[in-house]
Amino acid sequence: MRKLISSSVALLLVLALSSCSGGAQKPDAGAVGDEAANAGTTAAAPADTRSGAPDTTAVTEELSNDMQENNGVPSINEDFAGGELTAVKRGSAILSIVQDDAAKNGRALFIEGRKESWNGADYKAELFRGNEIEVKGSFRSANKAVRVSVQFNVRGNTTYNMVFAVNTNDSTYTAGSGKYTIPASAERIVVYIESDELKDIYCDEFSVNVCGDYTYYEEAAEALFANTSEYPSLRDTYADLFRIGMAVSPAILSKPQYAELVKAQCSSITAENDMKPEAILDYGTSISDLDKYQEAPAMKFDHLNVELGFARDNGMTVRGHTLVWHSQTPEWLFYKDYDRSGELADRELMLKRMENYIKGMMEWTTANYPGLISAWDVVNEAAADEGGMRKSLWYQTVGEDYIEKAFEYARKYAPEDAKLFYNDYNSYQKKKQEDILTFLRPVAAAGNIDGVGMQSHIGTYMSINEYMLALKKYVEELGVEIHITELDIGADKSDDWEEKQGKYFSRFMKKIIELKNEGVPITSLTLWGISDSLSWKAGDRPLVFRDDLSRKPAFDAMINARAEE
Ligand code: 9MR
Repeated sequence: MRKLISSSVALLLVLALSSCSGGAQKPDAGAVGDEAANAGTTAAAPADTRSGAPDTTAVTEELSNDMQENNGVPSINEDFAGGELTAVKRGSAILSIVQDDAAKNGRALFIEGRKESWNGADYKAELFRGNEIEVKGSFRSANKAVRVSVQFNVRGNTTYNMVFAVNTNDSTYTAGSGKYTIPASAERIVVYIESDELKDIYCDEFSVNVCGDYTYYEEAAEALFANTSEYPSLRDTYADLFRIGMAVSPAILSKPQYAELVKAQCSSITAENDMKPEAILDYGTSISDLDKYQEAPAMKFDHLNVELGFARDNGMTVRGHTLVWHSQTPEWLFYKDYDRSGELADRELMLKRMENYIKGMMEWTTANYPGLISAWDVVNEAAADEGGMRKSLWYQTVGEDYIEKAFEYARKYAPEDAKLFYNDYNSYQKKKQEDILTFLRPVAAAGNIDGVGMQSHIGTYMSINEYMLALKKYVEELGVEIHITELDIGADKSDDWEEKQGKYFSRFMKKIIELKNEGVPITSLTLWGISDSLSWKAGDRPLVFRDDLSRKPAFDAMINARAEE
């Protein structure tokens, strides 16, 4: 039965078809067995008389490209006998149909010129969206194996999934097959042929057919999300210990599934990018009137209303991230007249700009969202990876005391209820910690710092003991509180990576809880994002929710760590 799914309306359309059938036009149903018996059996379907119903034939034709039509059910059935090339080259591969005595019909698809393992042949497969497909292929190659996979995008992320692989030899053809269900939310769907090795590949027969009833999805369905409403809440679980936060963006908050999860799980948020200088500073206005803006660069704030409004309306606080940083700060800020072809601004001018920038941020947020920003990352990542202070443009223009100055200004303009933080990554590492302590001691002596943010972009390789010792050392040496500001824990590549990562989260959280219960002032813990593929380190799958917001063992570990205190 063919069904049409369009804007969540399903219409019955054309015909009944049995499992993974090759369809009426298939010249040789051959290996399909039982399926061949029903192929081509048609049943009249009611005409679609609904006004506004899409012209499915047109859509089907437009998308089908190389697909044959089987009374509206797409299918790819290649024996290459006709000599017509319908596959599309993948990467640098070169495709042609060649004479090949070893092939059943004396012709084969020849894939040569492969420079990388993913180079090969693509078959566009958009029309198979939401259906289970069976893919069959027969290959010969001097490569040890040939693989057939499906590629598609869901929520903007590309996924690659193997359907089957065959061990190949160069003289005779080896057949293989596999089934795969393509999500209804998939877009840009391609079935492709590749191999780890770079030698040529011959393909004799190749087919993609629908298993069971065919459903036509005119467009990718809204990606399905897990129901998160019954999840235990991190925010509640940790309410008596510290705030729980997540890094968010306006795009995330505009999707109800994410927004609901953040509301349920968090008592704090951090704008992942929107409060950074590059998002705030306004170049056009700054250069439009240098008399006015030379010492006080123009700033724009309207975009902050999404994230700050969300936090306010949902009883959360915000970590203000970040004021003085070498990165995501436009270079023009450091030049006289904001002209990058001219000279760097001098210390005096840069101190004025720094003071005015900090003042501007504090004044706007206090006036519009009083009491909302609980903490400011006043200076971010000032320690160099190679040791000492990072030789950033702040360092070059102002000099070594730029950190002290930043905290001095922040203290001057921050409301009483906002705490001032220094924030850095790898800050648990011994040498880096020494450097950080060296430049923060004078800030602490001046009474201008309240906390150290340990970003904590870590992996399951990190020594939790070393981390905890470093954490305590900041407290002891500087008399500050601690925020874990950007937690994500990269997983390894093993088969049971989720479980291992969960166990690591468990050990990490239990130690944090233990320290807190000993009186170490850990007052906030923020996860740097929500679900794995939205993370800046997506490849390491470092967060506590999967893509569909189902909970990973890491999430349960965070919840359960409290029960096991
Ligand atoms: O997660 C942020 C990512 O979206 C940005 O592209 C990136 C640009 O530098 O910044 C990421 O956030 C960083 C944070 O602001 C400071 N610590 C390191 C974070 C990860 O790079």
